[in-house]
Amino acid sequence: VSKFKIIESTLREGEQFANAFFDTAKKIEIAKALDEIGVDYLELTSPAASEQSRQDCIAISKLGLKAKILTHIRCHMDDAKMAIDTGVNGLDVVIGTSSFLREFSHGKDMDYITEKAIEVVSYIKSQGLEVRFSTEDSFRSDLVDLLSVYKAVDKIGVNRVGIADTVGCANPRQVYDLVRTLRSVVSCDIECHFHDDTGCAIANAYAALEAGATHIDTSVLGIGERNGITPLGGLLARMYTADKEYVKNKYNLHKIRDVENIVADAVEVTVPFNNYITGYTAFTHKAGIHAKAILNNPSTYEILKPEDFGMTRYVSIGHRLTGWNAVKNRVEQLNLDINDDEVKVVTAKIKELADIRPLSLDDVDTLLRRFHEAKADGGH
Ligand code: HCA
Ligand code: CU
Repeated sequence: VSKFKIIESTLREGEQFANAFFDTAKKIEIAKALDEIGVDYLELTSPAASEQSRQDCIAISKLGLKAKILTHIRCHMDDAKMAIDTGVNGLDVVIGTSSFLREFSHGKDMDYITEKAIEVVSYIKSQGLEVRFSTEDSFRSDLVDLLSVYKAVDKIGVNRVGIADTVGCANPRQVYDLVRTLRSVVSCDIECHFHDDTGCAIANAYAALEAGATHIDTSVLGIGERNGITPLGGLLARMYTADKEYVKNKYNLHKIRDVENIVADAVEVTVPFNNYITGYTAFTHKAGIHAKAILNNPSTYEILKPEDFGMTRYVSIGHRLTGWNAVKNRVEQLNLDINDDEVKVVTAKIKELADIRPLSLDDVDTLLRRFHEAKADGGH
């Protein structure tokens, strides 16, 4: 599971997000920020989409980033030729194989698809580029059809085959089964792409890796068509939990927040409060029982170490669920001279007030300072 690679598709799938419009400068800024994190590949919108998209492939290929640059094309010779001329390192080729796509989109049968796949893949290989062949809507495609086309391209030396849950219908067990089966049929790498319509995109990516997949598609904040795909930060959180040392050494986790802020700003959304790692509440502890344990040993209630991601934890104390250990910790931070019995008295006071309204940290500090002063006065 641990030796996975990330194909970062904010500049392709992410461009399909409702609010996305990236000019060249913004694409370059995002590409550089992703490269600093250390993602293995950047996938760009097809040069066949528009003239500017083509220019942007050229511009980003020239940046000399550590990440390999891919663009994403239909299974057409014209697209392949145009893409190769942009100077990218590799091509991600895709074609629809589900009965829906065959009937309502391109109208081609499996023999045609297999023939085209072989033609396009071998051409790209002959030009010295890396190539992936993927089917769209793989989970609603016929298994025999899928395996036969993957086998055909594996035989001619494709670098990767891809599975895409285009509509977000798959669950982790289905993913595990399909990837496992595919793993026994092809010898090339396996890339997976998961939409998040039913909330499985990260779990599906993990199941795919467990079953032998090698590459996962992500986008920053998960942006993409409809409600998007596996988010980069969420996948890193999951993989960190599976193999902390590998993920910490390979990726610059402190940079996740920067790229999320750049992208959130560019597409005019805010980072969700419950976002993996960077959400406003991701490292906030509240209940007194949690706060006490966190102050003794953060691992009690934290699987991610905030400092590994350049984040800080916060223990919330101005509420009715608070406990005296958390309040005592604040007393120490403020360097006030209040003993344990007194802290318990102030804690009772905080709870009493917090039953009426939530208190800010300022409110709590004021209470603590007043208590401290009253005590000092009393002592004179
Ligand atoms: C789409 C295409 C795609 C392609 C995925 C891939 C999908 O429908 O826009 O090439 O791996 O979800 O099927 O994003
Ligand atoms: Cu997609």
